[in-house]
Amino acid sequence: MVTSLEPVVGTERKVVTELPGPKSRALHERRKAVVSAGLTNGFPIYIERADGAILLDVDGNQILDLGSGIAVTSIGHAVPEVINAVSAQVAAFTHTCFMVTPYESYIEVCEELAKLTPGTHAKTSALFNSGAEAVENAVKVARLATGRQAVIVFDHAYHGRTNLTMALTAKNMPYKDRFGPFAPEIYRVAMSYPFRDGLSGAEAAARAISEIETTVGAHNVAALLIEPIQGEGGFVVPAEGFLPALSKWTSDNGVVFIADEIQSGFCRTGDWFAVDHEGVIPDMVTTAKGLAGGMPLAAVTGRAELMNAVHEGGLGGTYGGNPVAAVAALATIKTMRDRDLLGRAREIGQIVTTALRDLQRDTAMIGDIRGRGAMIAMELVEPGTTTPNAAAAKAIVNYCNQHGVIALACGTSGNVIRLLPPLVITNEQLADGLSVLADAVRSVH
Ligand code: PLZ
Repeated sequence: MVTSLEPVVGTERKVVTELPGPKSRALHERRKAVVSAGLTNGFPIYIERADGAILLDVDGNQILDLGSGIAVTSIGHAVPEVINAVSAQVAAFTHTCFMVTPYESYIEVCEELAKLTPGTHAKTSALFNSGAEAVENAVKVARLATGRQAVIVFDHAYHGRTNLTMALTAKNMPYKDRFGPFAPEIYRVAMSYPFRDGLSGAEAAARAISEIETTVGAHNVAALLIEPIQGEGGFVVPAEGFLPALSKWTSDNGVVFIADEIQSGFCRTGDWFAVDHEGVIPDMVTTAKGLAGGMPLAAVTGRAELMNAVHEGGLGGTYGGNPVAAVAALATIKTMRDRDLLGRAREIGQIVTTALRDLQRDTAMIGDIRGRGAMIAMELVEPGTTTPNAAAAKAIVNYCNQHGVIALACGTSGNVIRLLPPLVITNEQLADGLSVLADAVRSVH
C-alpha cells in the first residue's frame, strides 16, 4: 500500500538550471531522429516524476503546473488512492477486452457516470480511450437514434483530431490544414461570445437557431454538439441563457443535445459539469481528461433510449474502458468527493479572478477575463482595441516557462492564456504561480 510517496518532489517551484536544462535539451535532440516532427512540445522539459502540482524534470527543476496536462490531472499527481487502485489492478489483470470477457469496474464507472451527469432519467454509457473517440461515438449514436445526419457545431469549437472530429473542430492551423477531405454534414454556426458580440444569451441563441433553421432545417439535424465552456477555442463562456435556449430548441425539435464536457467536466468549473451552472440537462455528455486522473479513459453517457437504440455490437473497441483506467476513474471520483474538489475549484476561481482583475487595472492589454472555477483565462488584445494579441500571449507563456511555471495559450487567434491548475494546488503554490504570471504580463507590457 502506498500511503505517501518519498518526498523526492518538493512542494515548491525551484529552478536550478536554465530551462530547458542540459539533460532535457539532450533528450530533445535525441527525439528528432525518431519522433515525428508533427508533434510539438509547448515546453520541452522532460519529466521524471510529479507530485501534487509540481513536476520534477530530468535536470532537477521543480516546475509549477498550472495546466494539469490540459485539464487532466485535476486531482494532482501521485494521488495515493489512484496509485493503490492502479497498482492492485495491474497485479490482478491489465486487459481482457470488455467486449470479450467483462469485469465489474466497467459497470461501476458507468454507474458513477449515470449518477453524476445531469438529470435523473435512465442513462447508459459506453467507454472509450480518448476524447475524440467519445465525440465520434456520440455522433454515431445520435445519427442512428434519430435517423438524421446533420450535426451542428459552433465557431471556435474543438472536438478532436480524428477525421470526423477535425471536421467538428473550427480552427484550421494546426489541426486541419491539408488533412482533408473532411466528413460531410457538419454545419457551423455562431457561438455566443459576449466579449466580441455583445449579445445576450437569448439574442445569440436566436441568431444560431435562425442560422440552423434557414441553412440546414431542424428536421435534418441529428445533433447539436457544444462545449458549455469552450476549451481550446479560448475559454469562451456563452452569455447566460444561451445554453438553456439551445437546449429547449433541441428538445422541441427532436435534436440530440450533446454537451462536450471533456475539458470542462469533472469538478473543473466548480460543478461536476459546466452545464450544471444553468441547470441544463443534455441528452448526451462526452467526458474524458479529468475523469481518470491521468489514465486514458473517455465516455459517452446518454439517455438510455438513445444509447440503447444501437444494434448489438455497434459500439466498441479493443481497449475502451480498460480495467486499469476504470479503477483509476473510480479512485479519481472518490478523491474528488472526499476532498471536496468542487468547493476547492470555486475557491481557486475566486483567487485567480481577483488576481487577474488586479493585473487588468495595470494594463490595457487584458481585454477580457472569463471562465469559471479552476478554468479561468485572460484574452489579450492590442491596447485600446479588441484586436487579438497573440504575440503577447506567446511572450507571457515563454516568460512563465523560463521561470518554472506551466501556463497554456489557447484561442482561435492564439491570444488567450488559460489557467487549469490541479484542484489540489495549495494557496501558496497558487499565489506563487500568479505572481510569476503578473511579472510576465508586466515584462511584456
Ligand atoms: N473535446 C472539449 O478539449 C481535447 C487537445 C490537445 P482527446 N483538448 C486538448 C491537442 O492539441 O490535441 C478535447 C477537448 C474537447 C474533445 C477533445 C479531444 O480529446 O482526448 O485529445 O482526443
